[in-house]
Amino acid sequence: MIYRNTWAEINLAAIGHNIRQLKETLPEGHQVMTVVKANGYGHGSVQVAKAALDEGINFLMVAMLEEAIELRNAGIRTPTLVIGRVPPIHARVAAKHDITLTVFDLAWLQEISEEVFEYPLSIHLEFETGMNRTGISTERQLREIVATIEKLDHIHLTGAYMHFATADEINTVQYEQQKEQYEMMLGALSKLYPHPLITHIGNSAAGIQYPKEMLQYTRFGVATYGLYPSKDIKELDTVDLQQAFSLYSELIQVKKIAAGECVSYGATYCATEDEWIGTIPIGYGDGWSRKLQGFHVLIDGKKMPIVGRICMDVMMVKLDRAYEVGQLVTLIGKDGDAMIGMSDVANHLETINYEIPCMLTKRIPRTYL
Ligand code: PMH
Repeated sequence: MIYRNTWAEINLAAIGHNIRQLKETLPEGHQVMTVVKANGYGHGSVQVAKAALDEGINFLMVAMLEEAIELRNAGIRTPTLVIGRVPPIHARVAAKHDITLTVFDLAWLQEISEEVFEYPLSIHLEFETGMNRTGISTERQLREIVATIEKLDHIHLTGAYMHFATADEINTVQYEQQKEQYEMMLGALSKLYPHPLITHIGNSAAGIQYPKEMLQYTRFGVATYGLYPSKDIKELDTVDLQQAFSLYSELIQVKKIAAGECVSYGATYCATEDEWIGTIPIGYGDGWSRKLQGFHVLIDGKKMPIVGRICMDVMMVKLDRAYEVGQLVTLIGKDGDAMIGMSDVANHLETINYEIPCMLTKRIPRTYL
């Protein structure tokens, strides 16, 4: 049951549209892996995964075993890759749920060898090519890892991948260097282990910028949600993405304050003339950062500034006139011809659009169109 009058609305048709747009740029036969980690970038992983499956995607990616199990518990049996390092003692849980794990160190495999598995475990190797986050760095490490895998009957090597650090910029030398390093490592792997493997290198930025260079799968995250990975990628103008996430609330009180009266904690905003103030039930306890003081919302298609400190549960805006209690407020999304994009909020907070839907807590109910 939803009792509060602040809610996010996720447009699943937009998710479908975005996946179709992305697929169109990829060459025939190339596949989409939909990234639904961090609760589908705050949109709801199960709902997004189902919408993506309706578009014919056939691989899902998450960061943690918990996130993959959540998909399985919702009845989603699609191959699912976990990119994070799952502690070896829990690998058998992944095997039981037919969840693919990432391996990038020998020690992990050595620990696994002590474990008893009821079901085989599928793994993808991650190559370190320049991100310097996780991955196998050298051919020597790769040789040891493959030799160990071959001794473990219950471990099936099914894929190899890497992650770009700079694909959201135009013409980066690093993109080329990382790709070259991956090809070198993949060449070495195919000699050591001459079996078919699922290969994937690209995120949204790489998939949009270099669609012909992606291998079997592209791991599309942010673009699935209708958000561009960067201004540069948006300006390429090759895909038309629709933002799926909107955030709405309603005025819960409207009052007139007199010149000299102040608003909220610290009295940081004081009226210079008589003005209308509206109260909106969202605050930093919902992940709506205090740093959004000075940003705006949309009411009746017009921008209304957020005034005074944002409280834990509510905040105040300056209105251009009196509105009724219950008046719709758009915090993210479209209102008439006006729009607050995820990137507008991100720019105000000096962060990236990715962070905004992730930072809105589960206190804000997600509803689906
Ligand atoms: N593949 C890997 C390994 C990732 O870590 C991510 C996103 C993606 C694909 C999808 O990227 P996209 O959303 O740009 O398409 N990972 C992160 C991250 O760790 N911080 O921001 C995005």
